[in-house]
Amino acid sequence: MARRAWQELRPALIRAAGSPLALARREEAVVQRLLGLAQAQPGADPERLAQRASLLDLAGRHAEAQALLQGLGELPAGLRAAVSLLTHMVRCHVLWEEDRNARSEARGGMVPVEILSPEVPPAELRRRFLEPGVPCVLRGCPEVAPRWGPLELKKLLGDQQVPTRRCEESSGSWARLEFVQAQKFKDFCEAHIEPFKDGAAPRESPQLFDFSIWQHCADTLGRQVSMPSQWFPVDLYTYAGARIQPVSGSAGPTLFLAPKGSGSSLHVDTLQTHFWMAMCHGRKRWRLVSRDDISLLHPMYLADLNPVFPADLNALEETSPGRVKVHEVVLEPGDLIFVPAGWPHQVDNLETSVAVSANFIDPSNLQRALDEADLLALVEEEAQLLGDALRKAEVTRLLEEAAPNEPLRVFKEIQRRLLQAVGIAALSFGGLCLAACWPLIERPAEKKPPARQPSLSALRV
Ligand SMILES: O=C(O)CCC(=O)C(=O)O
Repeated sequence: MARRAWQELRPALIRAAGSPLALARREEAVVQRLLGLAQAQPGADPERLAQRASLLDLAGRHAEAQALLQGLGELPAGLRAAVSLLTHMVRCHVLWEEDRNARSEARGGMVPVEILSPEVPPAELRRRFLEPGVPCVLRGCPEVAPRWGPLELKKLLGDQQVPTRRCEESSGSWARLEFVQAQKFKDFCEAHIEPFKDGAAPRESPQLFDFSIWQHCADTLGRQVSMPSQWFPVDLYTYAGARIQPVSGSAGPTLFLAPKGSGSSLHVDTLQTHFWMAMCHGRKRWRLVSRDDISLLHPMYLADLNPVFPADLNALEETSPGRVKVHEVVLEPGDLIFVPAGWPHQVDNLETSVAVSANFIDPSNLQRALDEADLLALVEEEAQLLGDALRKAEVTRLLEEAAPNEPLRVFKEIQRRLLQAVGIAALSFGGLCLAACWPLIERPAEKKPPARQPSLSALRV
């Protein structure tokens, strides 16, 4: 019910009005169409009024939309849920507009992202970066993945089918990325990577973006990947993802292979997750904007809580130079970047580049993730399942420190057995039973890391 009400209240109206990018850019013709549609909503029944509010919001008349929504009164359950999500979006738009208006002067410019030694104590990393939400780079890290170049990957993945995506200027999708096609990895390399060893490919060239190592090549690449859990020891996103996708498991970590000259456009990672990326090969220029400055990028919520930006950082630098503070770093092989939840970012591949990455949730972004999941859960079942799984992890105290530096297989096996253990605990054997399960949660013998005791606290109920 709520899902259908939402479709009528937002995605259907967006489709009727124009392309997502034209909407985010508030193109004149689209605004006129939206206002025309808003006027044409006959009658004063709550559904029509809510649709009118949605159209006004899309046309940039956020305060009017907010006032309409405030006067709606009693609503049937499905519509009430959809209107709650819309009310949240409109409120964000109003607040962002107020924030922009309050900041009259340009306070921007470029600031370097802090680069740290991998010797930094994890507690310091947590205190200075994860908890406050500040990006950083660990330079010269012990390997998360081998220094794979395109040729090594071609040997390992050869005939594997991979989906390719490209960053299109005219796209209104997340990061302006559009699916191109599925093809054999070696064909992708020969057509889109190897010809650009020296010169740059067009920005819109196909790339392999966010390809799940765990779901698609656990037995090849996966065997050589370790999770950087000495710095990011808790990953509730993987845990929750595995709960709701028990067969495939969660996607992370994922692989990126992109030709020099390509890139991904401005975006925010979904569900307020943190993100890390380890560079294997080549160089990438990362630019990030603080979540506290997001209003300056004129974000717009359309059909979900992934903001669409009317312009990328290059365009903004041309139209309003120095207005936005941009945090910048060039990543090299051996670098590991931490991107805090909610920070918009944009990436250019300065050379053919290979990287491995994952999104994660730990205590420092759990509440943000839960808040977002709860809002989406008003209209989407999957978000509700994810929120429930995150909450279970919270109540079972899986938030406590996990063990450091797990090989991928071990890490996933632990997640799987934690699920089983939590499932048993939920059948009310309680804490005693969970403690009794602990001996089951051993690392597979051949992968056992040397001389490291698992942390019992990770399983405390
Ligand atoms: O390497 C890239 O193009 C960007 C990756 C990224 O930002 C992401 O997956 O969120």
